[in-house]
Amino acid sequence: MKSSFNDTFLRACRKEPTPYVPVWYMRQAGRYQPEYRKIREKYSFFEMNYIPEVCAEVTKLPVDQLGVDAAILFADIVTPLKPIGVEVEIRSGIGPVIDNPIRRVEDVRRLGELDPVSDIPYIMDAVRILTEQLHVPLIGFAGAPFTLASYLIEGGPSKNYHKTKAMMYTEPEAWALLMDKLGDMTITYLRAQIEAGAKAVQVFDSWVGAVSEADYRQFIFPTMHRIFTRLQETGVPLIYFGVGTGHLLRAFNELPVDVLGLDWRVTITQARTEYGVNKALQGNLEPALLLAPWETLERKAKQVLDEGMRQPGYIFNLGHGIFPQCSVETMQKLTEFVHRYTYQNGEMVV
Ligand code: 1CP
Repeated sequence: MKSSFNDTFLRACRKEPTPYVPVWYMRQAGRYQPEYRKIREKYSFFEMNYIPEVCAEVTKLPVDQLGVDAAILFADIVTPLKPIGVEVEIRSGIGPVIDNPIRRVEDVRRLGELDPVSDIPYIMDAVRILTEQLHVPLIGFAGAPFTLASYLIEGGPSKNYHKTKAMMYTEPEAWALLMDKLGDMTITYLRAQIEAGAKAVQVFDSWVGAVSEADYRQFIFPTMHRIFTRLQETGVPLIYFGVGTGHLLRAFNELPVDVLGLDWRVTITQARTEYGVNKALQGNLEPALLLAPWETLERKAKQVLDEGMRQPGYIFNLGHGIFPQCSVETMQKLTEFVHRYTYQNGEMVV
């Protein structure tokens, strides 16, 4: 590891004291960056994935440009679905689209098993290149089974997840098999990223907030418990994130993870007190504030930081991803502010 390696983010994940609050952003590489848009003109999304040097370059863009304390691998949650037999495309301005969605148990049976070494060697190469070159930790990631299932079953982005829930309620055999298979894939994929050098992993369950706590516990929790139990063996910090998941935080807190990512609907204090979360926390500035006047953004960021810093184990982030209308300048200013506001003469503030 490089002598100047910045491990602040990893220390915060483990609830160790840090000299300042570490920060990174979900979707920190993307269309809001002119450099990204330029590279994207030349390649389709998956082509960017397939060429390890391009994937590494895009992953490093926000690290160099914003000064964040962690990098996140440039890929997508649907990246490992292609090799297991899903015809998925990423359409500009829409997201993942699947023309032959999964509807019955036979469709689920047809899904293959992921072999990272032979199926996605380019991702493993990108992780290795990045591990070699970065002076901050690389976060590996995967989509969680429910969120992946929502794309597989709906055929694309959805508002209400009715088809996904319908399978959950009416085809218990298909649902259980799908959760098992996607659970296995997630374990295999993340273990491979960790072996190649990822220093932490985040599991994105972006859309799981759509289910009730009872349904989460019955249909989803056992798979998530199995995934995190297996990943714990690797010793790297495990992060779990979903949008609109206040009502699920009690259940999340029972999972063997190190860090929970919060969106903006629940405050950090509420998560710790009302919902009894005792994990490290990551979040949770409302992303729409990135379009507000700087004074408003700074005031709200301060509030989030003041709450977060009350206990060790806090990582600043947005409540969800950066979006294309955001500006690089604002992201730079925000990052600089988080570091300056929380750094106090080199003393451990959290
Ligand atoms: O810096 C980074 O974070 C880039 C790596 C990254 C990650 C972690 C991308 C690149 N996607 C993701 C995760 C991801 N993909 C999630 C979980 C995080 C979240 O909730 O935002 C989800 C739900 C997806 C699915 C997806 N892929 C969407 C959302 C669609 C919907 O349902 O609303 C979209 C728009 C994509 C495409 C995509 N993925 C990543 C980028 C940069 C893009 C845009 C591609 C382009 O240039 O057209």
